[in-house]
Amino acid sequence: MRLSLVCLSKPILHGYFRSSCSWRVRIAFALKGIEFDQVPVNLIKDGGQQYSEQYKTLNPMQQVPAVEIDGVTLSQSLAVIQYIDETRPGLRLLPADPQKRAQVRMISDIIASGIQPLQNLYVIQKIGTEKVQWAQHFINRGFQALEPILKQTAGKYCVGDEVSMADICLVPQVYNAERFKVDMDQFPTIKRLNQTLLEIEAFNTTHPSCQPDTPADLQK
Ligand SMILES: N[C@@H](CCC(=O)N[C@@H](CS)C(=O)NCC(=O)O)C(=O)O
Repeated sequence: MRLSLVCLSKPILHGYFRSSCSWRVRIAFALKGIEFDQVPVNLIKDGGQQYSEQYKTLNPMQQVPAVEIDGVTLSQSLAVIQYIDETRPGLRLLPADPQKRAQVRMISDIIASGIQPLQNLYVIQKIGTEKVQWAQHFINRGFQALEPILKQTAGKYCVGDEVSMADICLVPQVYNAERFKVDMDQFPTIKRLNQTLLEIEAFNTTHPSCQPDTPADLQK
């Protein structure tokens, strides 16, 4: 009885409109057609609500996202995305073919381990006045690796012609790159994929500009 009630309740995403990792999870839910509730965690207000004792019980890493789903609380966006993929029907977020699946994980890891953590808010705040140059440097470095890889793996999307977790990671990272004024003309494949993906409903309806916690001046 308890299990069925738990499974019937909507997942709750604790996130922030502008967080690229929260956006990854929003896209995954949208691609699978899963309704979810959002609880905003403002990363700036009150010195950062992610540092509150209450939030720390949800995610001891004091980062968003944290997701309450099926009676468990999960953090780490890629773990959440893979859990959703493994437990929900619909479009596959990781391909069945082992080589393609490895390529999807490779691209996702380059972004989730090799780029985003180096330009994360916590890191940037430690850098001080050089923060924009720092973020640009690490996004450029990661994109310089990603561009030739994507040239090999991409069809319409990052890996072949099926949308996958790699695309879910790419679009929010390009959003961050644009915020830090990285020159995207250096990366024609990334730019082309980003433009194509943003036309998909699951990507554009979950965009940071139209979330429940998006401030009025940033809404589109
Ligand atoms: N590997 C984690 C990274 C989570 C993360 O870095 N979240 C950022 C927002 S995208 C955050 O909460 N930053 C808050 C801070 O740096 O204090 C994931 O994929 O979920």
